[in-house]
Amino acid sequence: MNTKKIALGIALTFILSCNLIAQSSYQPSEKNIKNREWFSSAKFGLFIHWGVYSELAGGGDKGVGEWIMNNKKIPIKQYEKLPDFFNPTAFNPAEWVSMVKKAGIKYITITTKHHDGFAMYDSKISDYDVVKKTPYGKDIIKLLKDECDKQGIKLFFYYSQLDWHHPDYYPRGKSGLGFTGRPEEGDWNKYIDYMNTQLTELLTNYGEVGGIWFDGMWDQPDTNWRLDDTYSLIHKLQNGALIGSNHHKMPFAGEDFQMFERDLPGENTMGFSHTGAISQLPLEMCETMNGSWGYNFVDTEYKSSATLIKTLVKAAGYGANLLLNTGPMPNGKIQPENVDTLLKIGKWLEKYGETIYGSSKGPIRPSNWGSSTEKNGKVYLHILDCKEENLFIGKLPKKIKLAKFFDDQSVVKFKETEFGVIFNIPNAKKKPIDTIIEIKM
Ligand code: FHN
Repeated sequence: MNTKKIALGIALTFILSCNLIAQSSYQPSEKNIKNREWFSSAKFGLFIHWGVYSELAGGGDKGVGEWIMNNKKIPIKQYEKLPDFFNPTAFNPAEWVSMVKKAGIKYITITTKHHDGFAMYDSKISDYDVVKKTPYGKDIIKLLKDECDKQGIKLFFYYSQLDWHHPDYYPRGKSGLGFTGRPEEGDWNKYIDYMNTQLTELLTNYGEVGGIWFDGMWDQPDTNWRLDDTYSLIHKLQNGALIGSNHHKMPFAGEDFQMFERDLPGENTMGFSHTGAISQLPLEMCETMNGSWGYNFVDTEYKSSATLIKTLVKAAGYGANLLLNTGPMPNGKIQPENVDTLLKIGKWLEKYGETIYGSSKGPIRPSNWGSSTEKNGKVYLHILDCKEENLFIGKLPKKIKLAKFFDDQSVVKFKETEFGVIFNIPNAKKKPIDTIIEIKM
């Protein structure tokens, strides 16, 4: 090895180790901590998966939306024709955001670029975006952000690190293989630089954002993603922005919240959360309304509003937010079935939101019968499933002073034993979705 190479090696090792030090010593700014608190109290967000893939509407296969390029093996050359037909003239951001507010939703997370690599905003470093490639020609993200600012809704940006379109996303990971038509070569570092430039655009041209929601690292978990460069760049550009990454692992240094895909924290029914571990960071679970993220017109297995309210309540019992997804249609409208469900959830929240928003996880861990939340010295038991008239829950940390049904404020009978508490819940007092007991201790 010549001296030049040795010097380069030393320099690289130094840069890398500096990065590692910087990552592990990440200190969130005051603003970031405040935003984390806000985030934890928000409890309900809307996830939006929208891109040119919505035109293909899943191609007749349930569960497929934004993955259609990969699943149907559509080469880049063909997929690149989709933007020519993307013209969502019925997109009305004011209508979206008003609906969101009515539904009791506190923030939106929208796909700025999904795995297909197509940017839904005006990117300067790439031509592959909604402004330059579609007849619509307008910056969707800007239109939505302006409206969110107007109506006081925080906007988070989903950004896919995985990219089936960019030639330098090489070496390849587990998806986007064999069909794209990209040459089997590329410069990984160039790709990361490209990604960081796009993130810089997103964090400088749209005002203050809630944060960045990363996805796709699971495509190649052992690659050097230069996370430190990316995370420190984001926190430098907007020190209040929260970073979360859907890598399905415990959060890495530099991240501000932990997310769980289609599972409550600590559960792994979907096989995504490889670690059952829950961190001390703010938590969020995301869920679909049918079985697809992007618009899918044959996937009509919609979860009912009751089911989704129960999910929201259980998530809150873990101290986690629910980020509930909708895949808008190619004309720019949100599916009416989804609007209907969201507004029903909003109606429920109008009445019971006091026990959810701003709460932290309660003293009793969620289980089959329901969950508990806590706020301003009160514990709320959310009874979601109880066939009997007596419900036994575990031990509470203190003695109960008073227990009342939240709905009519009538007193609840209970018995404290050395093993836990038994509540008497007459059938006549039960509510179809959630019977809430308010406890003062
Ligand atoms: O592959 C994506 C998928 O399309 C979707 O965006 C979800 C949302 O959590 N995340 C990925 C799978 O883990």
